[in-house]
Amino acid sequence: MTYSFKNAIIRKPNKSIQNGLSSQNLHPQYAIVLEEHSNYIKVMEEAGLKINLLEPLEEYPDSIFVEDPALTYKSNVIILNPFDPSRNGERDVITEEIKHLFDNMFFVEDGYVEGGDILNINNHFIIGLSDRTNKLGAENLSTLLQILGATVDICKTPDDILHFKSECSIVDDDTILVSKKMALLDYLRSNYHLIELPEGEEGAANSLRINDKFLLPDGFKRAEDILSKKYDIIKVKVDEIAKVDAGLSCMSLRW
Ligand code: CIR
Repeated sequence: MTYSFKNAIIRKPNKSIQNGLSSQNLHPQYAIVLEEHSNYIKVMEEAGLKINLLEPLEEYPDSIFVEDPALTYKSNVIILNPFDPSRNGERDVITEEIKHLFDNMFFVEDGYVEGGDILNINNHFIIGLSDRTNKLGAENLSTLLQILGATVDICKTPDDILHFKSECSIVDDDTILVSKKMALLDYLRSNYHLIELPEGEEGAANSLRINDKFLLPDGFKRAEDILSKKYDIIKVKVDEIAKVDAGLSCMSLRW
């Protein structure tokens, strides 16, 4: 199943997170990030995951968002190629830190692709082209995934959404939670059952289904009403981390 996981990689927060990339020019406070992050770890453990905790990296302000420089698939890991120069060096560091956890390691060397633009549903991957993920990167990743037995479609992340997964996430094996903008994508509409969130609740679309739990960003009342009917919800506060355009999925690699 798409959402059954045993392990996660999470990186401890760095003080330089206050200088992370932010579309709104906001600066999160380290102390609050630390609180949100330690709660995140607790919740991931509650959801049944064994956590592999990496040390903070002060030289890379956005490095707690470990989802972007790597992608896990079964017992494989693919090291990706983040576009932003301030993030690209994370790939070499994480390569050394996590290689012992996987049977095989592969690399996307040419073109850019960030994990936030990759949605995995069963053995299928959707890669969204964005300001961070280009065609060459997406095609090279696609070739690797197909060698590993997966199928892939390359799609487009809507304009002014940072990453494909910033506004969508897996709910079930055939169901994706989406913002209104994501719901307009023909590709998603014609291939999946979509749960569409109301306007103003885009932030709730970056959720995390893990085993029998559904981790939902705190503060989205209507999303909570919709999802709590069917799922065992845990609300997780990510307001401070959201200042640097990040949410629940970005802070871990799961497999
Ligand atoms: C960045 O702009 O790269 C970070 N401030 C946020 C990364 C969020 N990552 C994700 O959605 N996978």
